[in-house]
Amino acid sequence: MKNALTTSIIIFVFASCGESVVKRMPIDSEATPETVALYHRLFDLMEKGIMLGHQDDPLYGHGWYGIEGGSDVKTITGDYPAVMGFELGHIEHDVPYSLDSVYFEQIKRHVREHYARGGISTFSWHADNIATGNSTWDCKQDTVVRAILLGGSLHQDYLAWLNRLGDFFLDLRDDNGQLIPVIFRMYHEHTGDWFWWGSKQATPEEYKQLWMMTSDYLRKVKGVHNLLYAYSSSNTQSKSHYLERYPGDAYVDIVGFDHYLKGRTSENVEQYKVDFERNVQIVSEYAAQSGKLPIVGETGEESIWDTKYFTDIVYPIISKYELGWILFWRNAWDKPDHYYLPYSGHPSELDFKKFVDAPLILMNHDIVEQ
Ligand code: BMA
Repeated sequence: MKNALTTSIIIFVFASCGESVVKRMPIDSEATPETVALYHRLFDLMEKGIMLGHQDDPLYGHGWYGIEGGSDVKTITGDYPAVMGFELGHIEHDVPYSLDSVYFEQIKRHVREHYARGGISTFSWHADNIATGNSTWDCKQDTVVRAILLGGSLHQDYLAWLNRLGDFFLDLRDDNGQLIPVIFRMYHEHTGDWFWWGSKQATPEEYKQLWMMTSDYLRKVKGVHNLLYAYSSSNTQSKSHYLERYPGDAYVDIVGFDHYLKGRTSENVEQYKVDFERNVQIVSEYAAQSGKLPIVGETGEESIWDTKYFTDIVYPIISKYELGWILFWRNAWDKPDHYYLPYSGHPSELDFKKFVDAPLILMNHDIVEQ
């Protein structure tokens, strides 16, 4: 903890026009200048509003896949989301496409294109269970994380996975060959118990070690310096619950949570509002205390049953807080009910458009210097 505190107070103070501006620094002391600039920009943008994020936005959407220029968000609103989420599951196997059937080369291209138009990209990684060879959701054992840590039987094998992950990040380059800075929201929803790194699958100490080992390996061994690290729990009950598995301020740049509206009753809606706001409050307060950037890592309502979901449920809550972005989950191309933002013609289209039109919500063009 002591180390964490020492690092977190390494901030830069710039004096300009008699006014001093505190600039937070990423945890990676060797972060590329572009990564440092991205971190500063995120704080600056937070003063302007909350960026809209959408998972896999340009890759596919409801009923379509791989159409050039396609985006369910752009079709409805005329603009891309400011933040795009991308998924790296199966990068660990050295195969050409992800668990969601997306070619990693296409992801790289879209990150490059989004960067070129001033957008920001964030990554999740639903890595398979290395002990069983099954999916990320195979969480029957409580020994996987232990086996991956230093001294564990799968440590070397896992480092091979991290090499492939690191190589992907090192291949994110703009047209001039410069590394593109991105966010890595790793080992997410760990306070839940549905991934092999979850709360019933690993002790708090094991989870923290996994986080630190991954970040240390990527930075110090692989030389990956174009990442900001985002910590994103699932629904938590309190600050102490949120921080129980927190690896420390020296290892995290961005703090967030993931939580979805599930079930279609008014009780479900009310419960979601309460839980969602409590978690927004927890991350906002902790961000203010630690100098980190608060976000909503993932949210949404599958199929958007509530046609006022955006303006009546989400907006009234997020508009009371400072948040970097709010990311809505993917619109699957191959599962007709699995979508979290409306597509053209959906009953929630107008509600979403109204949400996006609020000055507080920032789209791609809103975050680019005019
Ligand atoms: C989940 C679902 C899955 C998907 C996974 C990784 O929440 O959307 O269909 O494979 O995320 O993107």
